Amino acid sequence: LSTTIPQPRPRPLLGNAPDIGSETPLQNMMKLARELGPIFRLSFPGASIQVIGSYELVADACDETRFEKMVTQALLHLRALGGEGLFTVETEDPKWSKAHRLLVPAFSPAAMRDYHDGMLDVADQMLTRWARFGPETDIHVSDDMTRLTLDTIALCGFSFRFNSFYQTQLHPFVDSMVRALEEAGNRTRRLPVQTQLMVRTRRQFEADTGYLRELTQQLIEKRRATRPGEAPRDILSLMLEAVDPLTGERLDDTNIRDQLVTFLIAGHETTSGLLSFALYYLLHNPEVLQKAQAEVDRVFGSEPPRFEQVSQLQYIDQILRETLRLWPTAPAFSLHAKAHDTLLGGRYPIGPDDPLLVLIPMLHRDPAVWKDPERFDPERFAPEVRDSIPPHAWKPFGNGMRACIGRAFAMQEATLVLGMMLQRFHLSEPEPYKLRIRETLTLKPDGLKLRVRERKPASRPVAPRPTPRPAVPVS
Ligand code: FDE
Repeated sequence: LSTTIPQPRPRPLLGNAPDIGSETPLQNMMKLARELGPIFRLSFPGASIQVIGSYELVADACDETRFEKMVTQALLHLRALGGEGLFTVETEDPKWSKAHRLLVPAFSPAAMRDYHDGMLDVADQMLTRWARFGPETDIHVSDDMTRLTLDTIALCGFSFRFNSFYQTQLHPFVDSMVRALEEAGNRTRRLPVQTQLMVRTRRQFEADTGYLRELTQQLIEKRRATRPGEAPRDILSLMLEAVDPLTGERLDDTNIRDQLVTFLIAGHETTSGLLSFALYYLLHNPEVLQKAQAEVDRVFGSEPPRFEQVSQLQYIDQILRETLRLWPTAPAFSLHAKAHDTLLGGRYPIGPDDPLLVLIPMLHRDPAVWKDPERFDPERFAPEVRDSIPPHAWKPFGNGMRACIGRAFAMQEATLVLGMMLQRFHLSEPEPYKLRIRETLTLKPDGLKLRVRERKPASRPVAPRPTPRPAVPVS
């Protein structure tokens, strides 16, 4: 017996566009889910989606034998930047499977060892700058986290330095990328004819996407000209050299370019938002902060962290997982049925062309799974209890084979950076801050500021010193 899916009353011509708005569409959808329940329909000029946000519904839709990632209009607009990179290409396209096979090793947990020095290098630039600022300067959290994550993926991925901590103006590549991302997002909310009429905006978009292609193309050409043996061991080298075991083919230059832009886009805002929200929760939960700092002192001591130590920051890992539960920074993903299907055993009929939007923050607040869901509590992810979380209840990295390839990279980077911050500084807020979430493609805590005071070396554990030898009288 099928049930009708609720929908807010659509307006003539605009459908439900006014219900979603353009500033905070995600938060508006969360509000609608609270009013209408865990499944509802929204219609827009030329498209209609079903939004799902409960454990029961999402777990059903995450069955990969029946449902798969859908490349929606929004992702098609992103192709102007990411081309046919991993994120924006169809699963059926051989370009996806080939690049996936080639790139999985570069993002495996074991490969993280190769990126440790790069991650450390960029984190140290940021923290050294903070130390020079001293305890009376406000640090704009999201800005610095974005500099950090962008520089890190570029340095570890293709040995390119944006040097964002050395300039007040961000690199022109960043300007172009941010502007183009914003316009790609806006296009999903406009009718194509509207965009056609916006000549200036369209020219700017073409100039921006052209510049992204040009700069990445130059990076590839420069690397090709490097003498063998002198090329750094990074993801770019891997993409240029590796041969797909299945087809015996390599990636062509156009595809490598698309992947480079894709990693920059996917790798920086999401991880930056994760670090920013984690800082917000640390600042607002003093006992968590204290426990985290104690762990860092125990594991890192006062030395620069070594690769093997990062995975020992178990409690920091719990903090990051709990942060991603409340605010998954990539807050939604789209699925569709492979054939005519239903959700919940016949209750909701779903056609193959009906996009399903998984509203991750609501999934992560389903009281059927999470007790007191609004409360920030890293103990939910303690090793002893973690296994009792049902599969598909926590999906900040998406689902199945199209899940995030950068997961280990993002977690490694975020754990290391938080660890290094706590090792070096006392953290505080310049003024009371109430969480306000800014939405672009991703989420971030808007206007969060931080102050840091260097910890006295004495408050850090110091390696035991050798007992001084008794002075031997010089005869
Ligand atoms: C992906 C991803 C996803 C899925 C989407 C869909 O489904 O559509 C998600 C949800 C995510 N991702 C999330 C995230 C979060 C964070 C923090 C991150 N992420 C990070 C990162 C970093 C990097 C480098 C990345 N990331 C990347 C990526 C890629 C490439 C992708 C696509 C994959 C495939 O194959 O499809 C993703 N990512 Fe992420």
